[in-house]
Amino acid sequence: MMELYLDLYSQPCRSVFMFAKVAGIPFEFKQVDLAAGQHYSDEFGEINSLRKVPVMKDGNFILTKGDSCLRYLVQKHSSTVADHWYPADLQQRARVNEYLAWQHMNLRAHGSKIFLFKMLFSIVTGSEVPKEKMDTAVEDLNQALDILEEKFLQSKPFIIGDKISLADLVAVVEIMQPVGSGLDVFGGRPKLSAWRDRLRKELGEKLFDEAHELIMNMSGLPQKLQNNSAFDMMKLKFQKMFI
Ligand SMILES: N[C@@H](CCC(=O)N[C@@H](CS)C(=O)NCC(=O)O)C(=O)O
Repeated sequence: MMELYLDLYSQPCRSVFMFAKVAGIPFEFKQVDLAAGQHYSDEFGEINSLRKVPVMKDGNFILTKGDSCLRYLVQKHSSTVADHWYPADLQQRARVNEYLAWQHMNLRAHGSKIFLFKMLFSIVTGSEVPKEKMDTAVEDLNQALDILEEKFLQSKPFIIGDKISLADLVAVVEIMQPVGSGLDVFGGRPKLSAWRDRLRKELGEKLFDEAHELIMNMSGLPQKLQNNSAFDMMKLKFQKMFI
């Protein structure tokens, strides 16, 4: 059976997890506990030398990167996966690809920064996040959210139109990261809130909440990280992300 190496603290892991579930694609959930440093184990190094999740292992074929895994799964299961997830139509598919290409350096980068600032900055640096840094990060995230609303969503129910696609799935998991770290992302954004509600309904409220349970209850995360033997190594990586 296909194996998915995941940690539901991670946004791309949540999108792959929810997609496989909602599409009825069977898989074995292989937990990689990032906060415990399991991605630095020799065993995981054999699976992904980049030491990142998600990873998909389908027979002998190993694939990294969340959006590549999503596209692979849609194409492998094209006889059973509904077309709207990644439409066969050239231009509709191009719209999904357009969003997936945009999001990495925008919604993902800015949402992740807020998560790192709020949850990890003080344990890594020993001081609070400087106000100007946090204000800039929130402003960058807000600009990305404005683009999501105005360019990608416009007045449609979902990014490509009436139906949910991989683009919506990848967008919502990134937005939930700063939400989980305590930022009121949806406040004052009725269009975005209604879209999130539609998505949650499409995916199934139970599945959506199961995927986000860890990140909506993160109070123990800093402590867990500090207690792990790979923390010093992780610290160096985080410091670079705080610039
Ligand atoms: N663009 C990649 C990102 C993979 C990635 O950055 N994964 C993070 C979790 S969201 C990770 O494994 N981080 C561990 C580390 O860098 O130490 C994807 O979409 O899969």
